[in-house]
Parts: sequence; structure tokens; C-alpha cells
Amino acid sequence: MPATIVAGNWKMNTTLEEARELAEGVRSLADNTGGVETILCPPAISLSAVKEAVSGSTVKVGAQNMHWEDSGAFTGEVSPAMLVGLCEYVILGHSERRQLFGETDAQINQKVKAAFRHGLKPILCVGETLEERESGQAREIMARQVMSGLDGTVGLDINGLVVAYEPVWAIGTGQAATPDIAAEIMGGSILEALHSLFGPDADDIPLLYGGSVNVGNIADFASQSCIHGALVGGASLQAESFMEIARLAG
Ligand code: G2H
Repeated sequence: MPATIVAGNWKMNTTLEEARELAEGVRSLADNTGGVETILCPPAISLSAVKEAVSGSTVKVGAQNMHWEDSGAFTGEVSPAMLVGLCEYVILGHSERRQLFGETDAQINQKVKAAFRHGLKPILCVGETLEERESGQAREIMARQVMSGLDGTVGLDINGLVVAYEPVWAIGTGQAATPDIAAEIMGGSILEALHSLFGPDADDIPLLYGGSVNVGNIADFASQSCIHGALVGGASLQAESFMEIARLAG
């Protein structure tokens, strides 16, 4: 049975001081979430402060993105080697990276492999657009994003891999998918793709739902047997709501 995980994706929000305060707020509530693993993913520039703020607690830290090379002439980028020691997880292939910054399946795959090389745990995000859903391609595209994101990882130690299903039409819109829609894709094409790659080990990979998760809808998602937690954006920017989501996910 996979771990239950609730990760907060702060996106491009919080100054250094705000990040520290938010992380301290989360830390102060960390005893109330039962066995649910909580992960904070602040902007890269605040990783160090957040790591310090949650140190000694059960709260984990993740990055929102990274390059796949260890170093080099890649202005503005953060490398996996730089993240080692600062965080345990890294979100890869978020739809905002795919859509706004043109990340391709091939680049995301490079990043996933780089994460494994460095002992970072990838949270691989996949999700279809509204157009893709309406044209009946959601299942096929979800299988493709999983297969290509994880291409070449069979045989590696994939311990720590997390897959997040975030339908693009549900992100930041206040229009979450229904638990049934999410479960159909997650327990269907995503899990099938993972099985075809990893066999029975796929059953240990936590599958998170993301897209307008809040205190009011998390319990319905978490009640689905194929949903093991959530990747939370807007509602993770307040310690109380984030930790209440974590509590309700358990
Ligand atoms: C989806 C999600 C977090 P929100 O991007 O990854 O954001 O909860 O604001 O829809």
C-alpha cells in the first residue's frame, strides 16, 4: 500500500520571509496529520530557509523544477546536484512547465532520470488539456505522458517515485475534477502504464490528484482507493488549510 502524501506546490508565491513564516506555521501543525507525509515545495530561492524551518519535524521539502545537467551554461537554471541536501523531492513536468515554458516529454524524461541519479524523489506530473479530454484522448495521452516521462527507468531504483494526475482544466480554476473522473484515469490508464513498466512494484507508487484541491473536496478524492493524496496549489499557501487537507487525506 503506497504512503499517503500531501504536497504543497507554492508556485511563484512567497518572498523569503513569507516562505519562512509559512513553513514555520506548517511545522507548528505537523503533529495533527496522523501518518500523512507532508511536503512543502517553495520557490527554489527559499528551499534553504524552508528546510531550516521544518528541520527536526516530519515535514519534507521539495523543489518545483530542475534542469537535468549537473552544471553548465544554463543561465537561470537549478541543477539536481544543487538540490541534493536541500530537498528530498522534486516536482517534474508540472503542466505550467509544459504549457508556459514549452517543456517536452523528452526533457521531462531527462529530468526524471537525473533525479533518480541523484537520489531525489520525482513527483512526475501528468495531465490532459480540456481540448484533449473533449476529443476523447485523455486516457491515451495520460498513458503516453507516463510512459515517456519514465522511459529508461525500468531497472533503476524507483523508490520514492510519485505520480501526480493534474488535469490542466482543473488547475487553479476552482473547477476540480470529480473523484470519479480522477479515479477513472488514475486507476485506469496511469496505473496500467505503471504496471506495464514496473510490474507489481507499480502498486507501491503513490498516485496524487492535483487541481483545485481544498478542504472541502479532499476527503472525496482520498476515499478513492487509487488516490493516495494530493498535490495542492492555492490551498497550500495557508498553513491551516494545507494541514487540514493533509489531516483529511489520511
Ligand atoms: C495544480 C495545483 C498544484 P491548484 O497546479 O500543483 O494547483 O491547487 O491551485 O489548482
